[in-house]
Amino acid sequence: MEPISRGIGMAELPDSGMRDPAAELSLNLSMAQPKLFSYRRCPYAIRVRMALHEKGIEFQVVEEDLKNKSAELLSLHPESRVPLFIHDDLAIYESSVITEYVNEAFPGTNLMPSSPQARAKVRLWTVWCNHILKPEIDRLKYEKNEDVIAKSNHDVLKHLQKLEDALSESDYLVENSFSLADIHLFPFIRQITRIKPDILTSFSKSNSWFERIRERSSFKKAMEK
Ligand SMILES: N[C@@H](CCC(=O)N[C@@H](CS)C(=O)NCC(=O)O)C(=O)O
Repeated sequence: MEPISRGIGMAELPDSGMRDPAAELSLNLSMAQPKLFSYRRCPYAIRVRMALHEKGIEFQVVEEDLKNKSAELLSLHPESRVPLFIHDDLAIYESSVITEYVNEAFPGTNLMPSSPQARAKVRLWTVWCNHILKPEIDRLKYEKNEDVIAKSNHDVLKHLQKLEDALSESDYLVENSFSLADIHLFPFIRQITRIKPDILTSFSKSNSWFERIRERSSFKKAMEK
């Protein structure tokens, strides 16, 4: 195998010859059970913890201090972010890449639908969450300009209406079956409810969806570790 390669999304370990320190580090990590570098409140890390619990996978958690990151995180993630998942000889990052990997690499409940069309819908929800919803949440949290805040207060209702429409005739986002789409969105909808505690009261379907997922043992366990 090639020496560890940083910046392409995955790091493979060498089995002979010259070794760099990052690869040595990763080699040691690979001996153990899967390991997740995480941060308790990070919605991206919550996605991964939920997916791992849904699959019933035993894993080790390294709780990162994001102001004083571990040597492993600094060496194995090109942007030194959480979540970072170590399994066998791979260091994988980007939450939705990790959750899809976990779903495919381990037995247990399938968290992706069977048809390519439905899988595309799951990924479209994820893209929408990452690129539309998340920046809106950041504006709600951090924006100081009153005009921008007013627009954001309006737009977040529009976004929740999209969720409400999708849930109008089903309990889950894609094909009426719990999937990575629900896992990827849930921690971010949770963030909105923490900023605006009553916001889901006017979105009854979304509210039921939210409560349904909050009751799942995968979320409860994700909050434990
Ligand atoms: N696109 C990444 C985002 C991960 C991310 O932004 N994580 C934050 C915590 S929620 C982080 O590690 N921040 C530390 C930093 O940027 O230095 C993913 O989906 O995993």
